Amino acid sequence: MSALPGRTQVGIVGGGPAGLLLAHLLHRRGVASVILERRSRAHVEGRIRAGVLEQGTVDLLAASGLGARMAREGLVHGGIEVAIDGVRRRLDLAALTGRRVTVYGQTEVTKDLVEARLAAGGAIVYEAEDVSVHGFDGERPTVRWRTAAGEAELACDFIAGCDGFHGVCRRSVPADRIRTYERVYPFGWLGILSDTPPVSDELIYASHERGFALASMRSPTRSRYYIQCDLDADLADWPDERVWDELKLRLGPEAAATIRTGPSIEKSVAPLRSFVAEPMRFGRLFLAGDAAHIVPPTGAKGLNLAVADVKVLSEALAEFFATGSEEGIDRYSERALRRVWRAQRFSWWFSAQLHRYDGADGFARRLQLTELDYLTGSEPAARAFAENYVGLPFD
Ligand code: RFL
Ligand code: PHB
Repeated sequence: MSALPGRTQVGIVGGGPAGLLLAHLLHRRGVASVILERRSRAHVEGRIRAGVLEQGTVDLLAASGLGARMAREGLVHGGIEVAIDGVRRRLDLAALTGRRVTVYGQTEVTKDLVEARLAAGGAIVYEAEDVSVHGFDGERPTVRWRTAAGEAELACDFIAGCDGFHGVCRRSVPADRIRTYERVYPFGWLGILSDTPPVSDELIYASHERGFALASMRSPTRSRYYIQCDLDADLADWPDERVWDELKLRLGPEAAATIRTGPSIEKSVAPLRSFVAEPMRFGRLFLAGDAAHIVPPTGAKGLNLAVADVKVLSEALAEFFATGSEEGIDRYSERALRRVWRAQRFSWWFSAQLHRYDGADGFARRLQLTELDYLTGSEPAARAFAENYVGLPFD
């Protein structure tokens, strides 16, 4: 703590993927930053979340020196499967778009980023309590926090709010300057991680009358599965046996015959939400990643959007410090939001087709089945889907 400067160019609130990558990209352009993170390093590195990286995300990480372990351990996928009432059909992403996705867990991306940050001598303050942001309408904003060592304050040129959906930065903006858009979904995802080989080489997204299911993975020996569940689902009601039985039903007979079951090593329920806060800049405070927007995980877009935000933001800030030009920072919000809304549209659409909505009638289910049949049977429909799934190009 004693080595911490009293001022820096960019004060970054939140040490998740958005904050860590922003610090890394800024460092590579000679811009100094300090990261304030509420939780411990072990907690941040242990959170099981995203699994799928768009090709643009992979390329960006590799181009900024973060690609070595990802190239060795990441699983490159050229397609996904969609199981419609148990019948599996493949979407050939590579043939449709020339692009692929990579399965490499958010935990691994986070560990690589923390390692790079520490190797570069960069500051991360973990367990920073009661972080608050001040004066972002003026030229000299400050971040304050508390640690076991006492109160601390950091003077900054800019503040980046990378503190996730429940963070403090978005909540610090006066209500009359921010507009939010939101959909909450009447169900959640129950996820399990298990040290069993994945049921298939590629991900399987399943639409079934009992509800959605997803077969994903982290490595050739570690599987990640999700099933749609009630929002108030109690994990005590979901012993592993019940989760596996439900997965077998929803993924269909072919997967049920080959799926390898075993004890779960993590089990949790996550709610689904679509959320956007506009704009993403307030004077000298910028929001990035989940602090500004949330997508339901169906489209695998959340982490990728966070990466896209900080790419644009790091370029804009570096340009400002190098030349004094405010053009990039002035355009940040508009550029980021354009991509955000495209990902919102895609994630909402895919979620709407795959989940079971209580109270939906036969007509609604027929429409879902027809959408999925069209998606997997028409090349133009599949191509439009695939270009979104692998990630639209950065503009
Ligand atoms: P994070 O990861 O939430 O990090 C924010 C950090 O800020 C800290 N923080 C604070 N620090 C200081 N002061 C405060 N007051 C603070 N308040 C919070 C937090 O401790 C945390 O460390 O946001 P970030 O960096 O924007 O990254 C976003 C991603 O984490 C998120 O979008 C993805 O995990 C979403 N997501 C997926 N995204 C994908 O791209 N592909 C996927 O396959 C995918 N699958 C998923 C997902 C999210 C899921 N859950 C659990 C919501 C699957 C699931 C189940
Ligand atoms: C995951 O592996 O955690 C995962 C994969 C694809 C998704 C969501 C989550 O759409």
